[in-house]
Amino acid sequence: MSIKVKIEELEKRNQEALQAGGPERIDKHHAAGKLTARERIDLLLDPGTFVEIDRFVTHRCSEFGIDKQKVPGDGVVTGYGKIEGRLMFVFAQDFTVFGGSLGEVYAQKICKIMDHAMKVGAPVIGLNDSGGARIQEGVMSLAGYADIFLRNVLSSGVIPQISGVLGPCAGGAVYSPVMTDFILMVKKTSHMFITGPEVIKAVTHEEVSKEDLGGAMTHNQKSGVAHWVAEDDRDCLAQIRKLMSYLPSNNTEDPPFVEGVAPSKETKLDEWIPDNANKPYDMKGLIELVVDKDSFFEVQAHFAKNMLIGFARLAGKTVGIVANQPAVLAGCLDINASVKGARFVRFCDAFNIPIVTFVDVPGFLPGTDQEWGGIIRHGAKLLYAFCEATVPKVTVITRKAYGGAYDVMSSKHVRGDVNFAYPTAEIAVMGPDGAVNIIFKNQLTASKDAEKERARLTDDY
Ligand code: MCA
Repeated sequence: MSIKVKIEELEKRNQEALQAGGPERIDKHHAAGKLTARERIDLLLDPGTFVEIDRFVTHRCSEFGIDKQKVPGDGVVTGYGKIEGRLMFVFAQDFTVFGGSLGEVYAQKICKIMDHAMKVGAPVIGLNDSGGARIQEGVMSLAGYADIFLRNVLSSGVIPQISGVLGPCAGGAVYSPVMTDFILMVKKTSHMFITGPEVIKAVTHEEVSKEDLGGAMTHNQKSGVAHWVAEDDRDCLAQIRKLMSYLPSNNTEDPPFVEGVAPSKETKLDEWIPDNANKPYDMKGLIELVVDKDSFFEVQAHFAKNMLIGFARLAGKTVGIVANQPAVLAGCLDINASVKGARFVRFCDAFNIPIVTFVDVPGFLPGTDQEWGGIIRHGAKLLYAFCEATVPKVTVITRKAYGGAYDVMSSKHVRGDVNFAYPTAEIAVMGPDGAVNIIFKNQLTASKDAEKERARLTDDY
């Protein structure tokens, strides 16, 4: 057969593959407010840089009549391209083909790009939109998932792994995104749960909508599973592009340098912190006075708000910001804040991102919820992460640094390299009121005017 005929055949197959699940399903997909897998990839990557691989592969299953339904590419688009000129590997699950469900060949396509990414040291970005394991392929689907899970772990800390969830991500499928570094979810159209509302109703008789159970705000606010909320697919993809600008391509490289605008010297830094040590203030505003203009990219803004984390730049260089937020729970550390901070510190440590810690912490949050919820073991995660981190660590105590929380928040004793403190900072084993009640208990009991004596001793402390 002449090469011309072959090329015509190839072109015909290309056109067929680009049809995905067919015009009807694509229309239904668009009507649901979602972009197709290829539309998403085109928005994610620099124009014209996407190189697709395995476009024509089809599944090898013959169960339940599925052998009569062979779609080129088998429901996931995989390949590589560039973001701001840097190589990225990508997969985009295509809900218009078998509901984006994962089968044996589909999983092999994802594993192939994950293996390539590890070989060359480039990030993997996954765009999830799937009904989970392809039921017709049964245990081969489960095997495919596990092959992906293993690679998520082997890649962890070596190359950045980013998950966009732009549709359903149900059942065991959730275990891949959650083992990647960051998850972005789209309002209304994305849902993550192990068991959906129907199963829950059958087992626990609870009635809950998909959105309440596992929607974008649920996982950004309540569960802490997700890191950013997107208004729609475009917003999600734009946020992923922004995130990649802060990250190196792998753990042997430094993050990219991005020319920034230094904050003006005429700042309000001297007035930002109230004279009254118990009055709250917004730490985020203080951070924005210190880092390159508009460079603070907050992570998990809706979860555990008493702890601020996020990327920023100082003189064009990426830093990881970890900060107590005195405007929430007086900046106390609690279970969720500790876990949120710990995972972020460990990510920065893995990817050569220096950590700048702003401290205003009165201690750990008291209460039975915290104690019974395991504040001891969860608080330890933040302490462990700061101790372990070997990237440059700079700490700024803006006001309180009390008790064990002082140690935890990147103090010199856990390898904080440089420790700055405001002239008004208070570094103490505990707050004055608690301390006076304990060490001067007898004196206060014996005093004729305990309140006056207490005030004197507190000021003195
Ligand atoms: C959807 N489809 C599937 C699957 N999900 N095909 C094979 N395997 C699947 N898991 C197909 C449908 O047959 C349909 O095909 C098309 O995708 C669209 O599905 P539809 O239900 O019409 O769409 P929807 O109304 O938008 O609902 C989306 C949905 C629902 C909520 C994801 O499809 C669903 O609940 N799917 C099953 C989710 C699930 O239980 N997953 C766990 C599997 P056509 O277009 O030809 O009509 S077990 C698993 O994943 C792990 C490993 C585990 O252990 O939990």
